[in-house]
Order: sequence, then structure tokens, then C-alpha cells
Amino acid sequence: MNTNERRADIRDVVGFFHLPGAFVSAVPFGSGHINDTFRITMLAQGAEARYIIQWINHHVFKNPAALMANIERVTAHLHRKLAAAGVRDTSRRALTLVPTRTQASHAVDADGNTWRCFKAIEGVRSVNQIEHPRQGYEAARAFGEFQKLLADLPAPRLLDTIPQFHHTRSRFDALRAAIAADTAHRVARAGPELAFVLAREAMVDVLLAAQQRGEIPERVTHNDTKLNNILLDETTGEGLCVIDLDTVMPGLALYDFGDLCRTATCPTAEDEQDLAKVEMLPEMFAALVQGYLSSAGEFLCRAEREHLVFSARLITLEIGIRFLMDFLQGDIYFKTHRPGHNLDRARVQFKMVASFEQQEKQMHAIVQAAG
Ligand code: ADP
Ligand code: GN1
Ligand code: MG
Repeated sequence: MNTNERRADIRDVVGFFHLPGAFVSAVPFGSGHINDTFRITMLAQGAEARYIIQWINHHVFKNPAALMANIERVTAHLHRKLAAAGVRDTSRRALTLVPTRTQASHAVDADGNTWRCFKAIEGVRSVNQIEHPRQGYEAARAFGEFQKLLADLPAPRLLDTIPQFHHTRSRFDALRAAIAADTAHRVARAGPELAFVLAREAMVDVLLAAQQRGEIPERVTHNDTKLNNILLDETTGEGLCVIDLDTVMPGLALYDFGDLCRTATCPTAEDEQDLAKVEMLPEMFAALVQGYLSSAGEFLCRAEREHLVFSARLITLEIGIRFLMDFLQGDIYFKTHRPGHNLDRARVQFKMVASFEQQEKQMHAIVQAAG
């Protein structure tokens, strides 16, 4: 999204928060498609301290204050649970919000933009493309652990920061409406991709129907489990901290597992243009299954286990639908960096769906073998 709205200078934004020391630098950080992220360095008593400051995209998240209330509750709960379990380095295993000078969880600048600040966790890395199965194991284990820790989050229910975010039927129907409207006159450029999606309509109701029948429960889930939303310990490779908490809300555990398969079983970036390189790597899928079951195994129900393989296909189709729809609508939602970027992203997702379909039997055997 290209927003031309006025923003406070990042140095003024730093001033909103209770950060000791003198400002050293602010650099844009990360590769997210929605918010803007900056890494801030301060110098306090001769030592550098780093922070992550983020602008919350209010075109996407319509109620930033309520979103921040979710994040306050979630991070406080994680810290409490980790401390109660005797974990010593809790500050590396859950995000820590830095309050504003007026003790609020976020600041709103003169132009109505919302900003928040976290302590930066040191000695970590996040990867956009999987390099080794161990990274997949650790990411999946950490996302499963995250779901487990949030299972007893006290009432009330978390707010839906984006209503019907992973409602696959709504996403499918929205695409059909976008085809009919063809506002940016791009439908003609996406013929094969649209045919691919429309041929798979039956998929979009499967988990929703199982949920409605009471076979799959609603849980507190992350809902944006890209591989790069895990901080891995730089030295040990351990999956340390789940980040990017804007969409933590009620959802299905399978959406989280599926979205991780989308990004962490593929050897390329999400927007790779050489589709010959895009395929599901079974050894990565096996690592994800083993890692996820090592933490989530104790609470998953039978229907959830049975749909692990299907969830990869479904969520990858759904994200593909969202990229394709944004292409059709003229790139109004996701940030893009080149013409046709959203179409490229959609193509990678559909190539992955096809690869999941082709290797379905082997994927089931992997789940079976994992117990
Ligand atoms: P987005 O994906 O919306 O840009 P993220 O919250 O995922 O925003 O942050 C972007 C990147 O910044 C992450 O991939 C990670 O590398 C880094 N990052 C975010 N939060 C922290 C943190 N608390 N400590 C260290 N690095 C962080
Ligand atoms: C967006 O903000 P980011 O880049 O972490 C999107 C996710 C998509 C992802 C695809 C709020 O996540 O749903 O899966 O892009 N977030 C939102 O890369 O729409
Ligand atoms: Mg992110």
C-alpha cells in the first residue's frame, strides 16, 4: 500500500516513548506487507539499547487501540506463564511493550497515526526463506508452544482485529465479486490463475464445516505464522520468540500450521518469479510436523490431526486468493515493489497448492509416521 499521508518524523515518534538515553539511529526493518517497522538505537550510560517501533496500518487494522489491548493482554499472559514455569530468560521468549511517556501501550501522532514500541530481542535472527529443516522444526515447535500458552488466556474473548480474517468461504466469494467488478481492468491478465482457484471451490468450506459440526474447536491462534515471524536464537538456532502479534485472535490451530507450511516448505521467496523452483520439500514438511506435534501434540484433537495435510493446501490457496484479489483491485492492500508483484505472489501460492496436491500421499505418510 502506498500511503501518502503525513507522518510524524521518526525522531518525534521516538520521543513519545519512555526510552532512556540519547537517540542514535532509526533504520527501516523487516519485510512485512502491512505495517512499517523501524529499529531504533539509543545510547544510555555508555551502552547501546535497541527497540522496535512500528506504525500500525489503520487502513488494514481499523481499530488500532483495540488491537493494542489484545497485544497487552497476550504479552502479559505469556510473561506470566513463562515466569510461572520457571523460565529465566522470559524477556527473550515473549515480546515486551515499552509504554509511552504517559504510560499508554501506544501513541497517536497529530495526524492520527498509531505507533507502538517493543524492546528489541538481541542475538536473534529471522529468516524469509528456509535454509535447513531444523529451522522449520523450531518454528513449528514455537508456534505450537505459543498456542499452548494462550489456551488459558482469561476471558473476555480477544477482539477480532480483522473480522473473518481466515474465513476461506468469504475470501473465495470476495474474489468472485472482484472478478465481476474488475475495477482495475486486470481480470484478462489473470486467466489461468483465476481458473486454478475457481476449480477448487470445494476446498474452501471443509474446515468451516468441520468447525460448525463441532469437530474442530476455536482456539487463540496467531493467524500470520510466516517463517519470518519467529525469532531464532542466532547461536543455538532455537525458536525463541513469536512476533508480529497483530492478528492474534480466535481462530483455528490448523490455520497457523497451514500458513507455516506455506512459507517453510518452499525453497524460494514468496514472490519468486521462476516457478520451476517452487515446490513443497518433503523433508521440510516432516520437520514442521515433528516440531508442531512436539508442543501442540498434547492438545490437538483427532480432526485437527487428520487435517494437518489439508491445512497447508487450504491456507496457501487462501493467501493466493488474497494476493490475486489485490492484483485485480489495483494493489490497494499489500505493499508492492514492482508491477505485477501481487500476481507473482499469487502464482507462487498456486504452484505450492499444486505441489501439495501432487505430494498429498507422501505428506499423509509423514504425519502418520510422526505418530
Ligand atoms: P512486519 O512483518 O509487519 O514488518 P514484524 O513485527 O514481523 O513486522 O517485524 C519485522 C522484523 O523485525 C522481524 O522479521 C524481525 O526480524 C524484527 N523484529 C521484530 N520485532 C523484534 C524484536 N522485538 N526484537 C528483535 N527483532 C524484532
Ligand atoms: C501480511 O504483515 P505481514 O507481511 O506479516 C498479511 C498476512 C499474509 C502475509 C503474506 C494483516 O503479513 O495475512 O499471510 O502478508 N497480514 C495481514 O506474506 O493481512
Ligand atoms: Mg512479520
